[in-house]
Amino acid sequence: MSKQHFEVIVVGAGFAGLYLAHKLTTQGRTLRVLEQGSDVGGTWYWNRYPGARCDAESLAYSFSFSSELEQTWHWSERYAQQPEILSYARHVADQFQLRPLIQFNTQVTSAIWQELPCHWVIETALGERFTADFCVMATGCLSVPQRPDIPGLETFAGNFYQASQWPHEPVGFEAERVGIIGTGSSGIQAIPVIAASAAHLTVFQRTPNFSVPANNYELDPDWVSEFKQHYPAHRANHRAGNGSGFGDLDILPRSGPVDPVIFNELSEPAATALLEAAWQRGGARFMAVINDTLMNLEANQFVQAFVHKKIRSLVKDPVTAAALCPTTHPIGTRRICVDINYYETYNQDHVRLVNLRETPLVEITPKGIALDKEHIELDTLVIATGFDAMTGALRNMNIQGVGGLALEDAWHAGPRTYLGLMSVGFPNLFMVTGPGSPSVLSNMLVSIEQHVDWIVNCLTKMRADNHRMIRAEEAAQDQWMAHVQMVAEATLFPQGGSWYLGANVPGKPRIFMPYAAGVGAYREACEAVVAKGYRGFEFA
Ligand code: N01
Repeated sequence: MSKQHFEVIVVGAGFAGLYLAHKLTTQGRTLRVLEQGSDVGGTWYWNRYPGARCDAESLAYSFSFSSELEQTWHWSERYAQQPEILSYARHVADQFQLRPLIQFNTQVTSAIWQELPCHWVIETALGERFTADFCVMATGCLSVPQRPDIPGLETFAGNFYQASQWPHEPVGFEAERVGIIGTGSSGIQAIPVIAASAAHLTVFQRTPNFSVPANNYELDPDWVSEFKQHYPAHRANHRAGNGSGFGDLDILPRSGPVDPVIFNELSEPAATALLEAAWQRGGARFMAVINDTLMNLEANQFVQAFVHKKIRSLVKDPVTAAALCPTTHPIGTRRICVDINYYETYNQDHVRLVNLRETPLVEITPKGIALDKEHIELDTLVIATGFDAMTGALRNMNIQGVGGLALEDAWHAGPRTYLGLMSVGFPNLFMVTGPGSPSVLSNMLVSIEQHVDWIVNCLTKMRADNHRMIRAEEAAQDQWMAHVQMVAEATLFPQGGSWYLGANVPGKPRIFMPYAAGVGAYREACEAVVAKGYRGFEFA
């Protein structure tokens, strides 16, 4: 068993791992990035299902750390498709000469803390062993696919694909009878694209989700160069405020700031007009035009009714339209979906929606799917059934901290962190966009950059002060977790029954995992901790 020592081991070569590698190298650290896939990109390496694209605008969902990078990279569409985002990740890796720092095809199987000599021992599936002063988990929040516990799933004899583990080779659906299970963001993106080539598509829906139109288009080069002239101001706007890291400016030609409006201050026609304008502009910002949609049930119900009406106007068959109208959760408490022709797809004769709430799925058979009163034959089955989000990758990795404490055990009642950056009992181990930080409720690039900057600055301080160990204090963690829960409870999020709460994974503790107060407030909290001498962290 070979053994190599680095100052920092980074796990994961998605956007977080790439920025860490760049930043740590510029600080003269020795490091190795261990990546399970055969290339960089993380989420965008694995999720290559038909129709995969980002539901955040390209000009915002991109790195800000290099002015040259943001000025020279060309985004072609308002919402970039997966291949373009993957090319961007590859470009970053090449441009900043990060590839020599990354070891691909390497799955980490354990990370074990040794008090003396104060380092992490990291082992891989290939039997390699590394030691590192610090370990940074850049393992992503949606990186462990959740396979549903449906009887007979393994017996299906046709073509079988999981959205988040899509083959690298081209997949065609011509002349095939395709079935898809899952109508979250992934399913809603894949369904119109699969329908475009399949002979027949059956969508098996258990819970409908709210979706808003993307209004995607090719970016106008003149407008982009104008936008890029003000990039620093846009980025500053994204980082500030109590929103999700997209600022208060619509990233659209000729549009100005979006003023926050409270529902009770609006007349009904004014609220409808605001929603209509946002629907036409497209995108997830639809959720932000009435400022308290996620705080005030009355406001939320008004927005729900608006979307229900839209669905009924877009879908011709009233029974299908009714089945597509979500009624079990407030809008936005499950991640809002952003689609291209999703609802319109159901108007095609070869597309059928099966409402599993009315006709339950009994089992998957070698030839298709058995409902209680019908067997639907399929050539191809696609599942887009989500992820063991936020904690899956960390809990599966056999991380052991002080005295052999397993992270799995420390988090048996739900994840516990201080600022989403560290967890008590796991010294010198940082998380990027961990539970307890804005993470999946935010523009991930904004949150990744903030966390990486914070971590690297912390390591710089430790070097200057001749400290070898940092750990989170229990009281600080307790206080932070209480605050995270208090903020969540002030919103409608707990009513969502979503993966934010772990509700999609049987047996997973139900606790609202991300921090819902917005990226600006969170950044201020992190900066205040630093300003007060890293309050809540202990150095040795
Ligand atoms: O997963 P999901 P996803 N029988 O968990 C259904 C991000 N993302 O991969 O709600 C039948 O949202 C399940 O039904 P139900 C984004 O943050 C971003 O789509 O459990 N159905 C649900 O419909 C997103 O929120 C982008 O009743 C079953 C679906 O599977 C997150 O990833 C693109 C079932 C899972 O939906 C996850 O999205 C894609 C069963 N046994 C993803 N088990 C963009 O940026 C599960 N389901 C655009």
